[in-house]
Amino acid sequence: MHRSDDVSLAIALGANLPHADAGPCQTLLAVRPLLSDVVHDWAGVPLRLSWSPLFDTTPVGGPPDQPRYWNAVVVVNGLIDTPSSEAALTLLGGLNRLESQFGRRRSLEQRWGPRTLDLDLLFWGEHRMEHSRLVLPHPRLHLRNFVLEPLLAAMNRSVEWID
Ligand code: A4P
Ligand code: MG
Repeated sequence: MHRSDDVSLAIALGANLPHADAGPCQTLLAVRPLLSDVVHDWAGVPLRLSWSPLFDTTPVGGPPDQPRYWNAVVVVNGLIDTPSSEAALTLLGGLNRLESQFGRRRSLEQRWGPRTLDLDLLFWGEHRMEHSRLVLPHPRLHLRNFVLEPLLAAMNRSVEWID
């Protein structure tokens, strides 16, 4: 039987600037266990996290000379709470703290400009919200190959079959 009883949540990771002598690819590897902790602490239940590989991607938008990006997506399964805007904002707060930990300084950036770490919440089941700090599903998800390709890879890894 295909497991379809739980609601998936997905987070996109992106980076194209070094931080603390580590390149953006190393940042995405280093943040994985920390992001896993943030999501587990937030959910408070055992979860299955499916990580895409890291993708080396051409910059989309922003300044013409910005460095190439590394991108990835993690799909989270096993959540039992009904999605809510309040809980989604709490998780976004955790993602923003991780971005700061990896040197992200939003006030100094231009739109779609280079960054040490970007963590975007892509969707949480079919929950829809339009808050000044969080729009779900992410409004540009369907336009971004640097998100769609890793999302597909992570979703393929998350498919489980139970006898
Ligand atoms: N915000 C609203 N909704 C969300 C959400 N679902 N997840 C708010 C996360 N944040 C959300 O975000 C700007 C504001 O959106 C914040 O106040 C947040 O509370 P940001 O992360 O500071 O800015 P951003 O990342 O520049 O904007 P955005 O709209 O997330 O753009 P993208 O799509 O992430 O574009 N090219 C490649 N190859 N790879 C990339 O990763 N990234 C960008 C940024 C441009 N080009 C890229 C890449
Ligand atoms: Mg972002």
